[in-house]
Amino acid sequence: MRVIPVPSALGGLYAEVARGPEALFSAGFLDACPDAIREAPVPPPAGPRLPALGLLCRSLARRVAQTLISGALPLVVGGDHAIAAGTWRGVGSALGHPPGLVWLDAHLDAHTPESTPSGNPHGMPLAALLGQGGPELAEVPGPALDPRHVCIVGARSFEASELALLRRLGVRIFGMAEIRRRGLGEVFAEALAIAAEGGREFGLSIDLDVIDPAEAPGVETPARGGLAAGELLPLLAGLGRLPACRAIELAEYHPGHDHDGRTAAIALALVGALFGKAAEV
Ligand SMILES: [Mn+2]
Repeated sequence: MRVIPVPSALGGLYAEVARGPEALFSAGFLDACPDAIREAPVPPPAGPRLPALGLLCRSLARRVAQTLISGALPLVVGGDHAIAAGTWRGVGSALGHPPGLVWLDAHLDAHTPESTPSGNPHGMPLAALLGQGGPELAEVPGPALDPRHVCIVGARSFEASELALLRRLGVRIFGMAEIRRRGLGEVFAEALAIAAEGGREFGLSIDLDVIDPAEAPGVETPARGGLAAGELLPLLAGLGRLPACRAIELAEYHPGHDHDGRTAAIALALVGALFGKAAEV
């Protein structure tokens, strides 16, 4: 497994999010995943934000594709979540078709440059991966995702335009209300079945803000009413070792908001669980 650091804050508000990979490494991230090999970072280029982000996503997509073609599993560590617009195009390029994807997030990340109230591109990567939005993010080389095999788990903070777009495309959204009604175990199993239907290769994109901010305050855009780390960890156990799992992404760690390191500890526990180490927080 190859850890690909992407020290980028181009998609969000806080420059400090670019320190996320280094801060996680200092907290012991690489020791949490057995067999991890740390690669050179994919650095964000200078220049106006959206074009720079477009270039970054193209570089990241190439790196991810090369990693998969070499036979290794990419674990992409952000940085803000806008980098997902590169990661999953790269996975699709290497496979020759789009992977299924489970998107764990408090938000829908399905804005376009036309619909966004904040203007921040970290609210756009899922729309871009589905081919929606401007050319910088939505036209990164590689296949667009197939919305029938994409689902979001943990959503609770979003705009109506995002919901309308994803519903029109047919993306399944498992919001917190449904999770509380049915239980995360049942919902997560259904999400995996959608992403991996018929033996399809799949991946996980984990925005740390899916965890409730009482437990994981060290994120860029906290939203109350999220998952407990303790309910998610057992469901991730060993997923990263499944042959059909072709990439994992972890994003939005904000070291400056993580005053006592508790969010980093959860990030380490998440990757530890994914790669088969005992899940503990
Ligand atoms: Mn996100």
